[in-house]
Amino acid sequence: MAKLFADYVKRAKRILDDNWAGSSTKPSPTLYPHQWNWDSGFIAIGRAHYDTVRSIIEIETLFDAQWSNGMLPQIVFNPKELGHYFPEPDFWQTERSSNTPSGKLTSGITMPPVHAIAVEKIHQNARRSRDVVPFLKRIYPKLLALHDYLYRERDPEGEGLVYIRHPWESGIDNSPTWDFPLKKMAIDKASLPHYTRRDLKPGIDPKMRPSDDDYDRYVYLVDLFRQCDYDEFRIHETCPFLIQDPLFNSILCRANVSLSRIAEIIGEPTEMPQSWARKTAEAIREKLWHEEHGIFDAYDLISGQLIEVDTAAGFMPLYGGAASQEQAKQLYDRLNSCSFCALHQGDCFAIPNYDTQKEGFDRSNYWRGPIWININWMLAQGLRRYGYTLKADSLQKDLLQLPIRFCFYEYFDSFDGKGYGSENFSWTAALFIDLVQEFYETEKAIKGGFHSIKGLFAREIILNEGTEMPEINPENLAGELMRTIRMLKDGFYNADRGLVDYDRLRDSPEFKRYRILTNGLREFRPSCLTGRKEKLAFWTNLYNTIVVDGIVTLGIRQSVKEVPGFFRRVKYTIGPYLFSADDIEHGILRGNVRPWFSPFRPFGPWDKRRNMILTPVDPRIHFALVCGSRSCAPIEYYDPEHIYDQLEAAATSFANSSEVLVLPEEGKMLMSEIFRWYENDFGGKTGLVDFVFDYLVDEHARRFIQENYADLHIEYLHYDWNLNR
Ligand code: 9WN
Repeated sequence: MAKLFADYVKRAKRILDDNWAGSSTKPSPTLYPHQWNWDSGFIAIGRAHYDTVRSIIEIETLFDAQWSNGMLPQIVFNPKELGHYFPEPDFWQTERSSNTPSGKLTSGITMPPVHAIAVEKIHQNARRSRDVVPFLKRIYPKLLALHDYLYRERDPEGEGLVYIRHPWESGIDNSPTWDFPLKKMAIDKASLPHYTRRDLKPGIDPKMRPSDDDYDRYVYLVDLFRQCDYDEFRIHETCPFLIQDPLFNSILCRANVSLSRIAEIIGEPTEMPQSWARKTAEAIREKLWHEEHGIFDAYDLISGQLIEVDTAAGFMPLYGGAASQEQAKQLYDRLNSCSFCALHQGDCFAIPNYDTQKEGFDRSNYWRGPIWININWMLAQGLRRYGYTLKADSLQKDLLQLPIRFCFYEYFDSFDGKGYGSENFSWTAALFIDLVQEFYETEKAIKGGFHSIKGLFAREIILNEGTEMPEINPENLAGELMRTIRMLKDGFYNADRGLVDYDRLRDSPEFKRYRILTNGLREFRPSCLTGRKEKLAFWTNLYNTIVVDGIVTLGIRQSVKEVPGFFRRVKYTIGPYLFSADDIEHGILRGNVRPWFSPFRPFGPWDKRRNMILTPVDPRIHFALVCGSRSCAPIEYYDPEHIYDQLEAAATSFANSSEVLVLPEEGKMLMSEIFRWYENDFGGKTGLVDFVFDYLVDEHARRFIQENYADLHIEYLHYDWNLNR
């Protein structure tokens, strides 16, 4: 079978080929005909997976145009393409500077320094990484010179934070963050040099681009740089736009780490990049943090204050590794809210560039709201770095959907995902390739059934054989056990992250209490449970906790797969019977049906445990049963009184998560393997589709299902058995 997304990877590669201009890649075939600084970094990252040679050429071409002071220009102009973009070399007049490289046409500003990161990726992904070492040796001094330029010329106070002096340097040109500093620049429009915009091409809605007023201010700044002959000192003295931006500085911080790794590979000293990384991280943490807003903001050096405008750039210290754990938590709360598209929200995609709840938010205007793949690509890595795995996984799957469903556009509508700006945009294609590659690697790592033959014959592990018994009447045991499980949930489970802090839990008094209570289960009669809701909650909570107990007791580190037959082997003695996790799931909660991996039903015809079977099966339990893995439902405590509402919420959340991808443009639906394994619990394939349909929020997806109901094509996503640690 062809690999999932293979056609789209082919299409993405074709886009990069078509945009290849001989020694670098155009960001887009129409709007941006030259070589752009950070675009080339992202493009090289994507190409590094299949074309090391071109990814190296891309980076080296860019650095051939590096200025003698170390500045890496925002644009390297292709002389054959002149006349289609504004501003071009005639406007920049960079020949006024003594630093410009001879024979190269460039702009006179820079962009976020992603290049060391790209170079490290090229080395990592090369078929034979040692072949790439000569390239590392050639490029390293140039990367070092770039970072040195930034710290030397753009951080005159030695704070560890570099400033940008033009919105184009941020890469997020008309971000609402720049509104205030741009507006307060006193400019006389009548004396601006004459210019004609070239970005308002047919098919591009002017409302989705920066305004004319923005452009006047962009031009004013370029004119000022010309008058200063691009002398950094003179610019610093006169420029009304000097800003320490969290996005730029976080990328620099992350790039310093790559730079230090490159230095290590080629035997150069690592102290300098490492100390830059430390210093910048600390400065971001201290100076750019907005405590009340729980996000990082840009700092305006002219007015001497934070610009209190919260955009996606404010989350970038997660990518840079600059945020403290406490800040990361607050960032996550802000990010995972309806302001920036919460997990399982269902009616949005990925992270928009601006808070959707703010007045100036605009779902289709360039950097004032839409989703950008590069920003989200970095944020997904940042979230993963800080342990927000569930959100990172879901974000990456959302990012795969966008180009598949809406083509390889420059940016995407914040809510319905529609593509805007230039089509066949290079970094969208390149980072899509990188995301698919990561998707394949995760799938490879998790592929293969969990229920191995070895597991079928391995010995059982009874977890409640301790000698210490709880001082509690057996009839009160269920209530006390549930209360303790709830305490475990409150203290050690993080529903936001979908994670369990197994290490802390292991040594906690709450867990010790829980273990003692489980010893009491040996004298417990499940027949004293009354009512379907109480039984459902008891068995669901007990299932979830026997899994956690098994993971802790057996010291599992990476995946429950480390213990063959885990779910069949971990058991509690309850009254006169033994119950494995499988018995609870397939025997009691699934109505004693034969699980897909076994030839037998859990309880045979004469098994007394049959009296405890819960029928009819409520398929929503599949979103409540936790299996200690990343693909399963986030762990919760189920309360008998509210369990139906909780199950409803769990099902809604799962159906609108990245475990269900509806791809109308590809004519298929991708779903978690859970749905394949338990198809019958949902009433077969039709029942399954009906079930998902009822919970889905996205109108586009619902319409697709309705229109293709009769012969809907479904594929299943591999189940991620990595521990939800
Ligand atoms: C100005 C090329 C560039 C990106 C920027 C994006 C846009 C240029 C423009 O296109 O900016 O640099 O003309 O609008 O904002 O991030 O690098 O793709």
